[in-house]
Amino acid sequence: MTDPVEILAQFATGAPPPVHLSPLGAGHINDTFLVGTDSARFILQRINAAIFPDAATLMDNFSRITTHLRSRGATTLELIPTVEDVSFHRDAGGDAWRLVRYIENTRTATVPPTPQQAYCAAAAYGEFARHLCDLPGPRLHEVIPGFHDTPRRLGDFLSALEADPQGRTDGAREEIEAILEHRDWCPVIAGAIAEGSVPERIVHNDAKLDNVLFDTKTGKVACVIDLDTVMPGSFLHDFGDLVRSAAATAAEDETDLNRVTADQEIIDHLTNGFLHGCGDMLTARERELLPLAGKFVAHEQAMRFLTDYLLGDPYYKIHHPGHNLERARNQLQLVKSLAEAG
Ligand code: GN1
Ligand code: MG
Repeated sequence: MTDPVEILAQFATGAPPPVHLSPLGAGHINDTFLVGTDSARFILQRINAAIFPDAATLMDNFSRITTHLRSRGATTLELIPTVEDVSFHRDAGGDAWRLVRYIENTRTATVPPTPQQAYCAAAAYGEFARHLCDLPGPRLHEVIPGFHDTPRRLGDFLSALEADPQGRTDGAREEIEAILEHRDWCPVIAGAIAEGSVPERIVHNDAKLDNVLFDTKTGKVACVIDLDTVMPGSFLHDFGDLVRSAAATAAEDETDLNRVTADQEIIDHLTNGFLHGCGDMLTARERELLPLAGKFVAHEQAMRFLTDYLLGDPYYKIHHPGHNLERARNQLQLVKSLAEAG
């Protein structure tokens, strides 16, 4: 990888070195660094080309989304252009990099969140989609086609199972059975989208709790971040991702499964916050499916982690062998807890 300090010089920061640099965050996809000069701080990211091969279309979405959000009075990420006045820099090795201004005096919610944080995060995602509902055309690029197309995710899982290229299925029998037990959930949201009772909307598509920044002083939401997957999708997937990330009593890769349950009080706050944020946009069918979205999306996520494990971990960054299997187990435990609740 090219030295991130060298990359920083390609951006029109208006701030002179010296530069302090440290890796940041727990993202599964991109490489992220906090870079500070003496006068300003920025977030520098190397975009993972295996997952986002077309950086130009990704950044085109990014620019349109942030420009529109700003025109609506929302705080959003501020892209710093390169010295050549384009939205990203491609290094000699072909990697794409982008720079945004660091939003000072912010932090993510506590884990687990307070009920108030849950309400506010959900309201922020609802409002985010409401702000984007009149984004001027054309349709945003589908940067990862079929991203929340759960039947397609099931197809990928079944193919991985069949091929078993790493000989890992024997060690994951229980998890495989747990996925298959709920395979009839996979077409529910996709079917409602296909028949039109659940409309296509511009949504975040990775609506996890830690993609919301809170103001450290006021405790209010400052900004929704991680805009890579903002594209056409469904409210239900955003709400489901919120439930699986905010209402879980432990982190996504907690291995002590006794600690992993779904907190109903938090789910209630998420629901109220989301309904408030969306205003009157939800259709009757969206409202009907909202209480099921958490378990559907946690199941989809378990399927994605397990598929990656079976294929030899080509997609998600792992920190030790078996990490994706542990993540899948964790999400399946959450599915169980959510299913018991209804
Ligand atoms: C990935 O960017 P990051 O690491 O928050 C993934 C999401 C998954 C998530 C699992 C582009 O998100 O869809 O829900 O990991 N993003 C992509 O926590 O695949
Ligand atoms: Mg993401």
